[in-house]
Amino acid sequence: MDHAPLAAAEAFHPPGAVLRVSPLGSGNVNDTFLVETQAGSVVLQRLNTAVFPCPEQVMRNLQTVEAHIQRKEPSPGDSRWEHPRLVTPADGRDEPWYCCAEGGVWRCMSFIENTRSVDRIEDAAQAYQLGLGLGRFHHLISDLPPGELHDTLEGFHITPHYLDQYRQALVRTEVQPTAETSDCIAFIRDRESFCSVLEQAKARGELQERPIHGDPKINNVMLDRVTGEAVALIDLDTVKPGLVHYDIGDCLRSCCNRAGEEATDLRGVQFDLELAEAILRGYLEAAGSMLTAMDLRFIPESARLISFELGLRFFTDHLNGDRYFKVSEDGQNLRRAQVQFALTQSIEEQLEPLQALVHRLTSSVEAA
Ligand code: GN1
Ligand code: MG
Repeated sequence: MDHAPLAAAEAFHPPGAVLRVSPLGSGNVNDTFLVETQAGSVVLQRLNTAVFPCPEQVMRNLQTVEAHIQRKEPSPGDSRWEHPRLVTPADGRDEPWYCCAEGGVWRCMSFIENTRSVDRIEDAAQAYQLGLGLGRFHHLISDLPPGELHDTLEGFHITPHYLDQYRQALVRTEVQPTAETSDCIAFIRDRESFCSVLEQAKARGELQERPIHGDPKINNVMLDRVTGEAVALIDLDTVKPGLVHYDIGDCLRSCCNRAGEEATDLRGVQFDLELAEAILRGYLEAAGSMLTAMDLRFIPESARLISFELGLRFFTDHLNGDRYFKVSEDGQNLRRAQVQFALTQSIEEQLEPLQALVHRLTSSVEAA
């Protein structure tokens, strides 16, 4: 039994207040727990310092974003929207984190009450909410000067950088020459030049960086248990300057695959255009006014790229012996990679209708 979560939970509360600490969610990087106390529940997390080498910068970003969002007045008629608030340790220190004797860095945040998250999409109404939630978040942080945010994870979502890491892993590791690994290697080889599609557009000045979430996958959007409305985005460690396309692509890839990221039957992995339409409707309703014509043009490619990039990241981690993404069994990161590659292929097969969809949705936005 690991006593560290209970000890960390107690560091954020007066003596005797903590009733129970239990694992929460299905994150692949940090460890997350629900802490029940007499005064209600909070979320406790141990930051993965192998992934985030400068936890203090992560925490500073959380404070910056929280203060920025707190300053915003809700407009009349706005539906419920909440932001996870940092809890300060009980010893009165200002810093909202706790370093335990074993070297772990812990933080506590408010629990967004009466909400739930899903690992697999349920229907198009939910897809609309997931898109709307991401759009609301982008809109809320759009006027946060990117210079106020630290780069907490260098190279995050710079796909050519993941390609370099993959090549190094391939050279270093003795790859098991199975049909699965050979298929992955061939799949990546055919898409090497595609890896730089967004970075080149950025270098040409066609796309600009803005503050982004970095990890808005399906289960990082909290949905009201009663109304089903998106009410919060959680998991803010990767909020930093980047292209909104990384986020839009991540939202599309994680929501439009009904089989989910952990699918075991690859035949069920498909990109669902009907869900993509609902997501984009929601997103554009909340954030469409921020986007340029060039931004819109790159949306279909961003869905394809971020699926491919995640497949590349999972496969590289498989080659490296599962050092980055947590696994519960051998071969899990290989299977996750195959799922993302199957999804990439499904997006490629539907690229034209996806482009037509973005065009249709945005011409009606412009005409409205
Ligand atoms: C990681 O830990 P989690 O599940 O929120 C990863 C994301 C991936 C995701 C895939 C910091 O996020 O980039 O898209 O797994 N986060 C980081 O499930 O690498
Ligand atoms: Mg995350």
